[in-house]
Amino acid sequence: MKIDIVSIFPEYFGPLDLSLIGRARGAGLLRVDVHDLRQWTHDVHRTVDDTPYGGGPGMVMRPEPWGQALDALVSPSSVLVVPSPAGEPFTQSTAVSLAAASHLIFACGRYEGIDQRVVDHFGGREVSLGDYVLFGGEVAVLAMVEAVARLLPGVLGNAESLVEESHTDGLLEAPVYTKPASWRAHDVPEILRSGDHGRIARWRRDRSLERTAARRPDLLARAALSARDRAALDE
Ligand code: 6GU
Repeated sequence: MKIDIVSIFPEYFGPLDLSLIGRARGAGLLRVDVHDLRQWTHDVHRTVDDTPYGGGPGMVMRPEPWGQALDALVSPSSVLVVPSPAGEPFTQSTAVSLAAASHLIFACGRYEGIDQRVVDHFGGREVSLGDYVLFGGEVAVLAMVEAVARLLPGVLGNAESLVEESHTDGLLEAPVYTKPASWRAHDVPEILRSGDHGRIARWRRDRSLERTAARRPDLLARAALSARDRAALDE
């Protein structure tokens, strides 16, 4: 997969050199190029913003630099992603659908956002990380790139770690423990040390259901539940 990121703060993307993403790039599984939007400005101040039509606070990103940037980067296979608190929610299924593309372009807006005609002209997909406001799209793009990259073949060592994780089955994951068995008078649940894999699987399923009911009842309402799941929830 090829990823192009356009931003007025390319330094935000230093972390993509690290850890598993850095390793995936080194292994040639992923190519990421970060571009400074200001290279597509032509005035002495390299201006990227202007006042909003219709009035109101803040500034809006001018369409011309974005048009030139995207003319240079768009390809027949590219999918354009525009982070915005006004976008559709970015979920695990969004990550799965983006991971199927061979070329992603992320256009990071700042200020009040990018002139809407840019998004309309290039057919951008506006996505939001959640119901809160960031200064700009950069931090959101770091999160989205990580969510997508770990789904690419070869990026995660252990294929199983993709299967039993939060959100793949629509439920939150059960709590996890490691050694020592007792720590500051808190003991690891006995069942996890029993070696009985059937009981362990049922215990984990029950903790997933319990957590999801308590923290994310919206997810529980949409999850595929068995008769046994429903009985466990009624207890
Ligand atoms: Cl994707 N962008 C910005 N600027 N703020 C956000 C967001 C995105 N998601 C949540 N808040």
